[in-house]
Formats: sequence, structure tokens, C-alpha cells
Amino acid sequence: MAILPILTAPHPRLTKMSRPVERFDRALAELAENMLETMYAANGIGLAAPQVDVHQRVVVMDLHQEDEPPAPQILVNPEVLQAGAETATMSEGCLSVPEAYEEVERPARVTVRYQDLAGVTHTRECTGLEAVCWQHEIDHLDGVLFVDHLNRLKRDRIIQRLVKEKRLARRARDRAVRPAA
Ligand code: GNR
Ligand code: NI
Repeated sequence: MAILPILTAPHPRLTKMSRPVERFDRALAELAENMLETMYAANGIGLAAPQVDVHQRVVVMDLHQEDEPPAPQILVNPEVLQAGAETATMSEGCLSVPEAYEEVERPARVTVRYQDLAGVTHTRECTGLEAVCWQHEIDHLDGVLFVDHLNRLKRDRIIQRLVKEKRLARRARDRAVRPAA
């Protein structure tokens, strides 16, 4: 088991399209375990493989309430089969967009399909936070972040802040490895 580094925006590989999983092997199970460990360590409720720089259609999720036991879910090749006409707005955050929370409007009810680690297909209907999380995670597999659903002003403000933070972090690192050059 391992905690993997999470890519943060703006990063070109977060915009890549992920490939469907074809081999349901030990390596897939290990990836899912590492993603769950990484998600829990980061206090997230979901994590998509491209966030840890693996461009395959794998998602992990745990939507249990605080007073309930953990309920890890592993979703391979997840997809939205059908979206209802009604929409709902929820405040979203993302481990790849640190410290940004904005309202996003999405279909309130979705029918979803996925495979488990054994390759068995499941179909389900989701509402509420579960519907939001599925759509947020499947977006990642298609190279889309929740900020891509915001207007340009809000998106640019968030991305510019992250660019500045990366620049500051890089400067601090450079000073640390090359003291008083
Ligand atoms: O931890 C997360 N919380 C969250 C809250 C509202 C809507 C979506 C999410 S998913 C996010 C973890 C994450 O970045 N998954 O890709
Ligand atoms: Ni996310």
C-alpha cells in the first residue's frame, strides 16, 4: 500500500482522456488499494486515477456518514447511461484544485454503470451527493475539472491563484537546495 502524489491544476496531464481498463488483474487491484489509501489520507470522498497520474478509467469513492463505518467503493470503467432532466446545484471541491469551493449545476439523477474488480458489470441509480460525485469523477476520466463548469471569470481567478502558489513553492524549493548561490 502506498499514498500517491496528487496532481494539482493547472497540470497538462489532468486534461488527458483516460483509457478503458481491459485487464482485471492484480495490478488493477493494487492501483485501487493505493487510490483508496491516498483518498483517505487526503480526506476526500472520491478520487479518479488521472489525479494520481494513472490515465485509466478507475475511480474510488467513500460516501459514508461520519457515524457510519467506512464504505469503500471501487468503480472500473464507470459511465453515466442516462441523466434526468432535473438539475441540482451543489458546492464542489476537488483534491486537484486545492482550497476552491464553488457551486456547480448538474443533472440531479443519473443512471450509472461500472465494473467491479472481477469485471462484473453493475447498474444503479444515483441521486444527491452520490450523483454529484459520480459525475465529478467521470469528468476527471475525460480530462474535465469542476472549474471547467464555472464561468471564465471564476475559473481564471482560481487557476491564477494556483499558478501563483506553484511559482512560490518552486522558488522556496530552489532556495532550499541552492543556498546562498
Ligand atoms: O473530496 C471531494 N469532495 C467533493 C465535494 C463535493 C463534490 C465533489 C467532491 S469530490 C472531492 C474529491 C475529488 O477531488 N475527487 O475527484
Ligand atoms: Ni476531483
